[in-house]
Amino acid sequence: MCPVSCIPARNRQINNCNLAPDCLGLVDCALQYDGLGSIHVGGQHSRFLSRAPAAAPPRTSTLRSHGIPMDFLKPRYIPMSRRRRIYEGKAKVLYEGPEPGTLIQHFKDDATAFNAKKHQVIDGKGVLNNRISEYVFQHLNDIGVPTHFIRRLNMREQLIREVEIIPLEVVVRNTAAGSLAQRLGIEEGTQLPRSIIEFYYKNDALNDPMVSEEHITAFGWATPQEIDDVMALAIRVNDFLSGLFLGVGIRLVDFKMECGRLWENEMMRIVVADEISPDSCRLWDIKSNEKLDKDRFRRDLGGLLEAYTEVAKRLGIMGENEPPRGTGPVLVKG
Ligand code: AIR
Ligand code: ASP
Repeated sequence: MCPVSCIPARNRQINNCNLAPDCLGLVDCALQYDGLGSIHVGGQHSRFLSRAPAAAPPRTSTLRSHGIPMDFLKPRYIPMSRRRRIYEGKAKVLYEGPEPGTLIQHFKDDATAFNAKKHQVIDGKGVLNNRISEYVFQHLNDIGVPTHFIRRLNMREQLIREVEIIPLEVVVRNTAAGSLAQRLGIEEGTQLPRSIIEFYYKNDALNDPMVSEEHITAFGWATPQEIDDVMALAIRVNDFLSGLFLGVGIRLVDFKMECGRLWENEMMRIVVADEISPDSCRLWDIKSNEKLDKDRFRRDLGGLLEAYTEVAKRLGIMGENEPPRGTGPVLVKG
């Protein structure tokens, strides 16, 4: 079966390939299907859900394990070594989830910068990012901003909905810093006249180049309607995050987010995906301008773990004495 048969017909117009007869849509011809239901886009990765899943399996089967009827829909704990790994990125791993349509997002301790030319393992970073990202995504869900997040499972992992990642990094900037400051010769720390949204094509081989809406629609990475949805989400996330951090004495300079298509039967909506953490935001102390984000690693400032811990503490996530280091999977009850 065509691996992209889940894409609705309307998206077909944005591409130019020939399709298998049963295929309702497709993505760029450069896609590679790995036979596991996963599509790799220029080194990146998307998962596709079946458009028309077979009839739901019976809730219980006549099969018995030790005399107990087996309930196939009940989530089970699967040891990490036995989980099917779907995708491994620079800072996270995605595993198959306990139920169809779910994945487990595992936060690693790896820090990378400049397209992974710089790499270091920072013990405990994954634990902090898991907690901070959980906090942000849970609050986004609570205020009605749709995300892929379901719940945190343990120190390093969260249960998420499986989405088809749109191959764009969406950057929102409030203050000039980083590549914008360099590119346009604006002094770092200059307040921008208004928030600016930029798009970068997620492609390591090309170094995530900045792209315009023209490129996005011409090459079929997203439709005009999807771009509108992504921008509306980005503005809401920026408003929420700016207020959240301002409340704890932190300036949100800029951040990067990713979006995915979430399929519910025949319906699709765009949701916030990936992570939002000090790895993907620039966070400066409001008074001292001290950097509390991944620039500590990028710019060899040291003290990354302390900075991330400070963010977590200010948000009230980590207790004063709670160590950031995870000892292994600990299931959260309830
Ligand atoms: N970002 C971009 N690619 C990966 C990440 N994490 C984030 C940075 C920064 C924002 O996007 O962490 O918050 C803008 O980055 P830059 O380098 O374009 O100035
Ligand atoms: N994480 C990306 C990389 O490895 C970009 C960055 O955060 O600087 O290059």
